[in-house]
Amino acid sequence: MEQDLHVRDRVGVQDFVLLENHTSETEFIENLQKRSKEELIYTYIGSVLVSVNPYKNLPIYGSDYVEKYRNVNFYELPPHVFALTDTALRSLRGELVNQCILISGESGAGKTEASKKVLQFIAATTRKKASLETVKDKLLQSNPVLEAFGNAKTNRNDNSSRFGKYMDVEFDFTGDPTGGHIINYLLEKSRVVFQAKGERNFHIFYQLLAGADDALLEKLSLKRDPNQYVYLKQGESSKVSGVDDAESFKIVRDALRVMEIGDEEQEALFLLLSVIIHLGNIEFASGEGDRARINNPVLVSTIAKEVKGEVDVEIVFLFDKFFKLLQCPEDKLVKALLNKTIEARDDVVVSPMGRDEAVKARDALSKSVYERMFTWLVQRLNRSLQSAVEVKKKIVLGILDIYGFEIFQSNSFEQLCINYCNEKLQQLFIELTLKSEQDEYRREGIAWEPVTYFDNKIICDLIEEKHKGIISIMDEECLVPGEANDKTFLNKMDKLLSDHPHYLSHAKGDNKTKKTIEREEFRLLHYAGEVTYNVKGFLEKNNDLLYRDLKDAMISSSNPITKDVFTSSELNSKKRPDTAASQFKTSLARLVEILISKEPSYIRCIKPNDVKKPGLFETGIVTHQVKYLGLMENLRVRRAGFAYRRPYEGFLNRYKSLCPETWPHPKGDPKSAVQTLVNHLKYGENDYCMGLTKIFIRLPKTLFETEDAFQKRKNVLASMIQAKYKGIL
Ligand code: AOV
Ligand code: MG
Repeated sequence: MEQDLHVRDRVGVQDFVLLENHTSETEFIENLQKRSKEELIYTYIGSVLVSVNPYKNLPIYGSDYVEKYRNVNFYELPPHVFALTDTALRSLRGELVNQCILISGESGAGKTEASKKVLQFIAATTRKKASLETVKDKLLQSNPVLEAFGNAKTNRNDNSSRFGKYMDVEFDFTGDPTGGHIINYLLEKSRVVFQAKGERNFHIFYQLLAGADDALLEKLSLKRDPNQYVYLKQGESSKVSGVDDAESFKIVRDALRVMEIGDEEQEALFLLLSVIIHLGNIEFASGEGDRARINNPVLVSTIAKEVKGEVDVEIVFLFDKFFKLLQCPEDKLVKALLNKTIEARDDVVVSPMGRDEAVKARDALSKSVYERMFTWLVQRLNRSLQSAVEVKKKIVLGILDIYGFEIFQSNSFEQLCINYCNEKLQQLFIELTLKSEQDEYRREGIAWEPVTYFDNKIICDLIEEKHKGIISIMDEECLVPGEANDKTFLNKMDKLLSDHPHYLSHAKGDNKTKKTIEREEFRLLHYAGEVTYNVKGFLEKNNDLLYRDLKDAMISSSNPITKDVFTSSELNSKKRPDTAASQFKTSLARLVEILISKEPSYIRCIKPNDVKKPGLFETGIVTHQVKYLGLMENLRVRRAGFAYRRPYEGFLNRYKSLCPETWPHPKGDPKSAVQTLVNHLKYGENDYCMGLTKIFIRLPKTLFETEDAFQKRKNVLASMIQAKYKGIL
């Protein structure tokens, strides 16, 4: 293989540090555009990989490419996700240092696809050995399972991750993969009960209806058509073009088997899915004294049997099948769907719920069952991924694939969490890239020149700071019984945060009409843009309450999964569980700790248009992402002082022919030979710096002149050789 620097690719520059004017955003975008037009979707900023979604399959991930990129130095081939993975793997094996690959970018930019390529490369390049094949198979097959249960069609992405995922691939000291571990972050469970127009519920629901055989459907009392079910049809978009749900169902079942989840447990999973689907179809109406009652005409008319006690007779049949599915005593659940028990001091009060409250309680149950089932699934995958053999010293390569920054028409609690998560990761990115840059300068013995950059810590603080931040304010409101609501929460924020430069209150009066605008919104200036959040539902989602009656009913179900995930200790516990936002905050803090202890590599994904079209590069959309991903700042940091760096050997190998004293055989050690070479090339004193192992070049111009001279020399040599041959012939 040609040991080539490829400083200038076929098109544009393959590393942004080589742009003539590194502060020009226009030049930056032009370079991206030129390259993606030629389907060169990858470009570096130093060691950071920038990837532009091609929206079509490119022939660059086959085994030929795996072979080409394996064990080759980073800069010797055009940029590629395989090159980045290979470098991380070699550092892991060679230096036994834990690695992590952080993938970021907005929804639909290609994060999940990139994470799959990373895994593919790992599986393909590690040792081929029977015992390892099972491990690799499991690592790969965990993906279709999690995607079926955790991904959904959104208006941004047909296969959008609705949970965050961090996966460690574990290796022993010889570099063999021995297992793995997955951590999941905040699943967007509200999707179980509601989908916006054009969106779907989680894939698995549609896969089950399309792919289950008749016998299974019959057992689950389900019809094949998703449009029969409220929870599945609200987005009015139950088909995704180019996706075969039935086929996917087969793939998921096979994958579940690989993950050691056998037919019996699979059935328990499907039973729970069907319970959720049926729950969604229960209708409530206002009955006597505003008490909720079940109002499904077809079902109510078929009264099957009478249950003693406070339970409404009419509703019993509806639950007949349903109970069988859930394997839970019927009266318990019926009661729990219509009543709530509240413990106040020593008193226990059972009170009937109104219609709206009953709907909410039902939805809370559906969401909770799904969320717990998802967590159960991740635990089972982890059990299966656990190393069979005890490995003394594990080294890991972590892959982080999380939901991207989101701005929708209407943004709610989920978007705040997702965007907060992206703020945290951006902060980590800034800190770590700066740090690694400083470290390299220190290692190489070169003076560090400080760079100014936007630090988004201020926004993270605004959200998470103790006592003062949005989460604290929200949690406090959640603690005030009875009196607090979304509006009081908003008022409190407006009062406490209105001076904050990144918080915009909407409560201010309209200048023209002098009236206060009654908008239940607040706006945050995120690093990635302004997002207006509607406070409706914030407190409820943060409280994440499931009435104890429903919990109790679930505890008595004999479904093996509910048995695992609803336990009576939860009922007996007097401790108030942390709010959803607080739990998320804690898990993010832990994630940051995990990441910070590893050597990071970055993939920054960009989507070139909003319509998922190949070949369409919309400058406006890309510019926005380049801005908020902080790529220009990243470039500035990388170029602080020196644009380009290269180990002495590599530099010498390429350019030694330009100096008679280094050609063909350089004398002395590489560093002094490079010194001789650059003296000969008349590099100015300020143009470069000699580090411990690398030469640092200040401006691309210097390198380009050298490269041009090299190309000329190469041509001269080639024509001399040609002439010589001609002479011989
Ligand atoms: P995301 O993970 O970044 O969004 P995906 O990785 O799911 O985005 O990519 C979205 C879609 O773009 C995929 O389903 C593919 O059709 C296409 N795509 C992405 N990368 C490539 C590639 N390298 N080659 C070919 N097609 C690609 V989200 O999870 O929504 O934030 O939450
Ligand atoms: Mg994704």
